[in-house]
Amino acid sequence: MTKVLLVSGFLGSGKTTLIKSLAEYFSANNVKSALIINEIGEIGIDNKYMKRLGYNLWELFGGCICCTLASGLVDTMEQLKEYEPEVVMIEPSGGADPKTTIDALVDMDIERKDIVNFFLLDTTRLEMFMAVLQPLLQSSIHEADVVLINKTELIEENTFHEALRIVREIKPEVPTVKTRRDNLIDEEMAGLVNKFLTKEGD
Ligand SMILES: Nc1nc2c(ncn2[C@@H]2O[C@H](COP(=O)(O)OP(=O)(O)OP(=O)(O)O)[C@@H](O)[C@H]2O)c(=O)[nH]1
Ligand SMILES: [Mg+2]
Repeated sequence: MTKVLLVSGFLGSGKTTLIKSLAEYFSANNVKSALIINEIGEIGIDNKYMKRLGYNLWELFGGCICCTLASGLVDTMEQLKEYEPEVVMIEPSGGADPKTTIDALVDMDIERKDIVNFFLLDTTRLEMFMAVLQPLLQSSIHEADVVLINKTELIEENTFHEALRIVREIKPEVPTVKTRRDNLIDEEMAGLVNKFLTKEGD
């Protein structure tokens, strides 16, 4: 059964950066992965050029297959079936509520236990999130299976604790990981990812 790893988070919170690291990690560990992304420009690939060549899917990051959401989530998941990935990573748009994507996946008969939602919280913008994005922050954290408290090399310890407090207030039981871009897939993250990939059905 294919697992789906959703990487959610507001605009610029580090989703593509994490996905790149995960793709490299999967490739190094012989896990067949695929990636569905909204905007291909940001990962340094000229989508128009690929389209001109007639590709709907293409390989990047050492074997990770990639496609865009241009044709819709259902069609895109369908296209990927042929490739039989162990894990499909999805980066929804930073402005979207991850619940919309999760609901769409569940409608495709993917069980919720086969979906994991990593929510990236950009700690450099906590004040702004609290001031103008409270509802989206609330629902995003509610839907998260893991919250990554990110960009932590840029902040003071008290801001990190403030981030933790915000997360705990919304979803006390959600696992959290302290992350920064230069060390994303450390032992703790690798453990979380592997636990999800090897999780059996009930
Ligand atoms: N300092 C620092 N910068 C980071 C970290 N993670 C990501 N960034 C930077 O933040 C910027 C946005 O990162 P992306 O990975 O493109 O974020 P995104 O969530 O995919 O952005 P959108 O797709 O535009 O919503 C880039 O310049 C990254 O290098 C981090 O842990 N620390
Ligand atoms: Mg991105």
